[in-house]
Amino acid sequence: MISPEARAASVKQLAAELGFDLCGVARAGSIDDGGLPAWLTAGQEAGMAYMRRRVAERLDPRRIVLGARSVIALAVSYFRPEDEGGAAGEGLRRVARYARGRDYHLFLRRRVRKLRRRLLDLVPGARAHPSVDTSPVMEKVWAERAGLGWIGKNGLLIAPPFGSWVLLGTIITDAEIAPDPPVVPRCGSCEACLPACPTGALLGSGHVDGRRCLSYWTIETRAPIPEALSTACAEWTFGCDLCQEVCPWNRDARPSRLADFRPGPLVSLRCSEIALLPPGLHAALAAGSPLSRPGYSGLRRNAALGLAREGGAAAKAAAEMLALDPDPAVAQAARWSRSRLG
Ligand code: B12
Ligand code: SF4
Ligand code: SF4
Repeated sequence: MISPEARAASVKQLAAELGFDLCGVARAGSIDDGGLPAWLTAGQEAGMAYMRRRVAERLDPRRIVLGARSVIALAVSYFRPEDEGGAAGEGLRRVARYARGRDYHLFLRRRVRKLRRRLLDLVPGARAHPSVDTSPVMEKVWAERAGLGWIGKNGLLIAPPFGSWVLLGTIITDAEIAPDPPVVPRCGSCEACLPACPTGALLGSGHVDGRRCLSYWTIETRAPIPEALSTACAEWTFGCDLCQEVCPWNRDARPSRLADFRPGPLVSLRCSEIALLPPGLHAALAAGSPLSRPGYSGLRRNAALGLAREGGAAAKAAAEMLALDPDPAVAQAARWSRSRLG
């Protein structure tokens, strides 16, 4: 029988071998800071109905794994300095960095599941639940408690030396694994991210108002984009990185080791090209990419808004054509762009 400390050391070594940049352990327990209920009461989950479901499990991992004692928190960097600056094409710059390559849900989940199997070899008979993003698990909170970093005023886990350019996963287990101490939050008096958000979605407390976040509008919903957010949304074809780009902890962040984040074919297209993609070609290009999430109509809606910014004859022609699109969200976005293209 190995000690909880020896288990912790083995788990961290296995995690590093599987390509995780950071691995820490927190003691499983309830999340009773009132943050999630307050966020839901204020309606800040917008149309993300799934955030209202399984709230009791989100607030206590022991409801997911009966008798859970430990939460293993994992992070990988997706930052690619080689794609920054002048070398980045116009299209690339308008897609959130995490989403430029392969869909992390697919390849991170595989790695987290592998780590779970190795954990079960170490602790036979243990129960363990792996998750990446979609389970009712508050991943940032567990990463913070496991000492990977702290939740910044931009609402994201900042994990030096990788900054906030990390994606998270967890394993909830009834195995006893020695926990790590949390790190002291280091935003200090900095507030650079708050005015950097073009829509006022950051409330200063670390909470994000989904109703105002471009990431929500460009990824999570296929509804028409409200007029008041259209100018800001037109700057992003998918997601938004503005509140991370200004964060001092992201300057000189240590790069990703994973080739999976290498930009795919769809992200370097211009809005006028994306907006007019036939369904078959869209399906082929979006396969395995996070850009498939808003679907054919959601991505074309985003691209139709971006036409106003792109400008030129191709953008004008696309706006003209899509103004008559049967999808009302696409048609509305195209009409908005057309009115600005003159
Ligand atoms: C819902 C969701 C969103 C929503 C809401 C964003 C949000 N911050 O909650 C939307 C669609 C807007 C979104 C956007 C993005 N997301 Co998102 N999202 C999630 C998801 C699925 C759930 C997060 C959640 O539970 N939110 C509910 C709020 C209430 O919880 P919370 O922010 O963690 O707050 C807790 C504590 O921080 C605390 N707290 C914070 N402040 C305060 C203040 C007080 C007073 C109190 C009492 C408590 C408190 O209260 C809460 C409960 O304890 C997670 C995956 C997961 N399962 O965790 C990914 C996740 C957070 N997203 C991720 C990413 C990458 C993004 C984007 C960067 C994508 C992009 N580039 O476009 C943006 C960033 C927007 C931003 N600034 O946060 C990553 C973040 C990685 C990281 N470094 O932190 C995650 C972890 C996915 C993953 N597996 O890696 N996302
Ligand atoms: S992702 Fe963009 S819109 Fe959302 S909070 Fe950050 S800066 Fe604001
Ligand atoms: S920009 Fe400043 S306040 Fe915002 S998350 Fe980064 S360090 Fe914290």
